[in-house]
Amino acid sequence: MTVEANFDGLVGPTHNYAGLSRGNKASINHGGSAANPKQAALQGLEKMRALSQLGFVQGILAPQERPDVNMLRRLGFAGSDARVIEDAARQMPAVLAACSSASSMWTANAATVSPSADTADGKVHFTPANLINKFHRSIEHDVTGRILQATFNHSEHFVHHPALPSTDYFGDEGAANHTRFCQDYGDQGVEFFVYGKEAFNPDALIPQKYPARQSLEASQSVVRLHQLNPNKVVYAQQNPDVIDQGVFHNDVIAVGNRNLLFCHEQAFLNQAAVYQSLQQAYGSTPFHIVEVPDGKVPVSDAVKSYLFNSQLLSLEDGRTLIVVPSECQKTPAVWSYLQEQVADSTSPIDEVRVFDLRQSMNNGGGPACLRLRVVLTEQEQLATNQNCLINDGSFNKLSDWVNKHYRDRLTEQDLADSALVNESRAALDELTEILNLGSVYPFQR
Ligand code: SUG
Repeated sequence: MTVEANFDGLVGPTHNYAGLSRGNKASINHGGSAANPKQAALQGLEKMRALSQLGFVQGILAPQERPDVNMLRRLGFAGSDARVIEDAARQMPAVLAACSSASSMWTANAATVSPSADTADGKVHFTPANLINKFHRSIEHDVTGRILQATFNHSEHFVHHPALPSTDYFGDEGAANHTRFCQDYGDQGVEFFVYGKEAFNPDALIPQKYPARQSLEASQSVVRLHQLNPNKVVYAQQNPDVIDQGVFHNDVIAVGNRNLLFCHEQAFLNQAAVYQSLQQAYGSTPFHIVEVPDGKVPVSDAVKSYLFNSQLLSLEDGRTLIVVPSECQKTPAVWSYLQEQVADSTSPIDEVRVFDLRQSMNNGGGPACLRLRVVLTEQEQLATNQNCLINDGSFNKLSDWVNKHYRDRLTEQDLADSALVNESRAALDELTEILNLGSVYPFQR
């Protein structure tokens, strides 16, 4: 049995709101407010536990070492770690905040993953995303690559590529702009890459207000690296107008699972042609598109509620479950739309489950941002680091670990507290044992 496993990011001990992501409205609106790292991590774990209890294979990806003292040293801060942090707090508080972000929790941006059924060499391919558009995220990919290697550590089954060149021309945001369609997970699928700009085409349309983070050229490079069949790949440009309304990743306006694409009617440029290409690449078996009209759910409501940043999951009986954040329940147009879908027996969405992910949502990270999908055959599942798979036992262990190490309040001012780096390292040292990761962090080398 080949399954689609979800590997969620464990929220790190320095989770905070620093307003770092221009173009991401939640991040900007919550900049400067106090965060609760403990609650953030527990909310994430609760979603993992619930999905594992429903029978889904649920994995976990470790957080990063933050603050990133090595990066601060590269920027000229020197002396003891405490000195580096104190000086950075005084001279460049915004840079210290960037180097302290727990943003690796959004593992939809960790990498692009292609299952073995799609690749010419029959292995699972991983390319960590360079996340070059935001400084605080551009410092993730090296350790992300190490964590992925420690989690999928078997060269017979898994291929790990380095991130694409660190330049905006090859801006890559990983699985947040990548969707795979298939009949059964083990079948060859259609890989759908959504980009925001053509970096080498000066005449192409781009958003006017906010940055387009993903380039077409980055997506094309991933397709080559992953040895995908070009007939089974579809590219689409994200509608630049919706990027300007706060849709900074495709997974804020569209989500797919198996033979279903669920998206807003304004998600893509030339949307009808995109649908046609998908249908054609998919083949003759039925492919479903649930397109939400702006009249029912305006883009602003989609951005506020994160309706499309949901997880579409195939239940054992064949029905489809949609996992949404509680903000959907609080947005009347969205909630009534979801109720309609569930009541309508012809709709491919059958059941809704709501999760409180407020801590992550306040930074623009919903259920889909928190997970990296990895399709695994039975053998590949066995070759995966078993300590990184969630069951009730590991859930309890990880909750205890969070309760032991995490603070329940963190403000931007607290980032100047040099005790945080030691707290964080002590926590990660213990976590590497729990998850059997070896030495993935700079402080362990
Ligand atoms: O890259 N927010 C993240 C949210 C990522 C959401 N991921 C997906 N849509 N897949 C980002 O904008 C905010 C951090 C801060 O402001 O403190 C942040 O990085």
